[in-house]
Parts: sequence; structure tokens; C-alpha cells
Amino acid sequence: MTINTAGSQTATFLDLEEKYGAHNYHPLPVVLNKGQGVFLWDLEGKQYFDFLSGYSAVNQGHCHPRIIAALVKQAQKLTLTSRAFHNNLLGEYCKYITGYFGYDKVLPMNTGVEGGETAIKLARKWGYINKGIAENKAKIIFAEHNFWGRTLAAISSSTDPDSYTNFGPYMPGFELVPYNNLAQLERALQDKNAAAFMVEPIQGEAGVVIPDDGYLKGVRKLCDEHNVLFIADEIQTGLCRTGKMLACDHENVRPDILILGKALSGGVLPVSAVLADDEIMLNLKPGEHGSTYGGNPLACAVAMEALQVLKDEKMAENAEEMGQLLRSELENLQSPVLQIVRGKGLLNAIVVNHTDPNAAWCLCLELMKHGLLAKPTHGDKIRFAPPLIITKEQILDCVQIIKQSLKILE
Ligand code: IF1
Repeated sequence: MTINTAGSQTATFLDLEEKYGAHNYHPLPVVLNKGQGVFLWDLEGKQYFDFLSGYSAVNQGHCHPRIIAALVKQAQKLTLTSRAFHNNLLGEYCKYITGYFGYDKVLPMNTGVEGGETAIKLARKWGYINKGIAENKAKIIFAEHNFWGRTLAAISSSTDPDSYTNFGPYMPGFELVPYNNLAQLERALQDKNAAAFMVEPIQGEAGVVIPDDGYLKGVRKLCDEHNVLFIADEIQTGLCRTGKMLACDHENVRPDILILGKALSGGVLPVSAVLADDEIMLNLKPGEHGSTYGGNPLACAVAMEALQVLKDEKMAENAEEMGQLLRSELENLQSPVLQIVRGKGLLNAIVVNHTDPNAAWCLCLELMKHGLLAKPTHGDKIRFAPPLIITKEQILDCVQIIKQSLKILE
């Protein structure tokens, strides 16, 4: 891989990763060493707008002062007790987050995929105990083109060959239906062994695929009619990213199990959470699930501050307003290369219309050159998802960078 980097320092760091790190990513050739708000800086001191936000983990902006203060304060007192003992943060956090989202209970985990695994275990257990499904017959339904992580269970529900090839055999009891298709979902839910339907309210990795208005309401209705749990994976769409606190709020639907992650810690450390009411959550007895770091006091302190900041700084409202501005400005460019501009709030993507299969990658390199960092997803799509604190002036500056960068493809 030949890299034309400005500084030898960058080349040094890229070489270290190349030589000593697994090659499970293909990042843009930039080495960052500082982040603040909507900005990132590289080793040479060049400033960038961050249009990826850590895949929506940095909704509150890089190194948000209140979140960092909460981290530092707690880090000097107590970071981990394990769940073998109680600590003085977990109970307060459980009360705070269940009140914040309106559920009876929370099960704290770390990564998003652990949240997904936890939700599926809760759904299977509920299927056997509450729905009376025969032992080991529970079915979990997923939407095609879903993405919920990299574990063997997660890739067992994937339709992306890059995610599952040569990782078999796969988890049994998983079924797929087309996304945004209520008729096909209804057919699948008629199976008496169906325990849950797990779905992203907007499919992020698939390229910000937004279902028809009414889809989520339809999912809710069908799950009620067929006594199947509705699991919403809001790990990427939640926490103000789409212009509401949860993407489900756009249709006023309440999932039976809500999974959160990423921005739950404002990009500071892995924190995820699974929320559900007692009928589902209390099926789990002591010793049946957990994790070393789940519910650690450091994560509790950070998550409470990260959640409070979202409300105090009205980030959902700003995401809604800035997202509309970004999409309308991009459409007004009338660039022949910008085939589609789509999104909700500040979860947006463009589809690049060009004969060169590497056009999206080339555009991202050009954007990087002009001070904006974004990454292609699945070939021709580029996600535009800045931190939710971005201002109108910054959006307009970014549109100018995008306009200038598009010239390389026009
Ligand atoms: C990577 C993608 C995004 C997620 C949803 C669960 C998880 C994710 C909707 C699991 C994680 C991350 C994983 C990260 C890049 C990023 C990603 F490109 F991989 F697909 F956002 F779209 N549900 N998404 O988006 O959460 O275990 O990672 O904390 O694997 O490179 P996690």
C-alpha cells in the first residue's frame, strides 16, 4: 500500500500498525492524536471536521468537558468492583437510566454486540418461560442487511459475506426477513416458535436505509398480535442521532427490549445497556448472565453524565435542524455525482454515482485533503454523521468542503 503522507511521523505510525497489528481494517491514511468537539487533529496538526463521530459513539462531541470531568473524578475513586460486590454508583445509574427511558429494569454491559447477545438471551428465555416455546426451538427474526456486531451470533444473522464467510458453523434458530416489509414479517411471526424480531429503526451500516413511515408502528402491531418481542437495536440510531432521543420516537413506538451503546458513554469507554420490563428481565436469575466490567462504577458515572448532556444541550433538536440543513445544502449542490442524499437527523449518507468503483474512497481521500473525515460504507455510500453539537456555520463550511472535493469526480 503506497501512502503519500505529509509527515514522516504519520508513515512511522502506519508502518507500526501494518507490521504489528492485525489487518482487520482499511482505515483512511490519517493518524489522529487530538479530538475536541466536532474537530480532530492529526500528527502534523492538521484540523478535520469529524463526519463519522466514531460511528455515532461521539454524538456529544470529542472529549466533552462534562463527560471527561465525570470520568476523571470517578477514576480517582473507584473504577471496578466486579458484580461480586455492590458499589455506590450502580443502583443510582439503574434508577437514572430506567427513569430516563421508561423501563422497569436495565442490564448493564460494555460493547454494543454484548447488548445484542444479552437481548437475544432474554428473548429466548422469555420464549421458553412466558410463551411456552418448546426447549431449544426458539426463533429470533432479523432483517436482511442488518448489522449488530462481530460475534459468532451476530454474523450468524448477517447477509454480508464479508461478515460471515469462513466463520461457520452458524448459530441456529435465526431467521431473516426483508427490511421494511411488513407482509413478510407477518408471515415469519406466525411461526409459534418466534420469540423476537430484532431490528434497527434505521439500518446504519447498510448505508442509512430508512424504512417507510409506519414501518415501526407496523412492527409493534404485528409483534403484539403474534406475542413476539420487539427488540430495537438503537446502538447507532439512539441517543439523539436521528433528531429524537430514540429513532423509535419518530413513530412513538416502545420496543419490548431496547439496546443502547456507543454514545451512551460519549465515546469515552465501552458502555452498553439493555432495558426491559420485569416480565422479561426477571427471568434472568443470579449467575445466568453478566460480564467482568458490566455496570462498573466508572461506566455508570460516565453514562449518567453523557445522557444528561444530551438533554441539557438539546442535542436531538440540533441534530434535527442541522440534518435538514445539511441535506438541503447537499441537494442544492446539484452535483451529478451525488446520486442520493438520505438521512434522518444527523445520520446521513450520500450514494456516489460514478463509473469508478473506487469513487467513494477517492472522494473520502479528497475530503480528507480538504479537512473533513468520512468513510465509505459498502462501496458507493459515504456516511455523513458529525457530532450533534455541530453549528450552522460549521455545516455550511463542511458543505463547501464537500462541494470542492466533488470536483475530483465531476
Ligand atoms: C466495526 C459498522 C457501524 C451497530 C449496531 C450493534 C453494533 C454496531 C446498529 C455493535 C456497531 C460499529 C462496529 C464497528 C464499525 C461500526 C459500524 F460499520 F461496523 F457497521 F456503525 F455501522 N448495532 N457498529 O452499528 O456495537 O459491539 O461495535 O460496540 O466493527 O468496525 P459494538
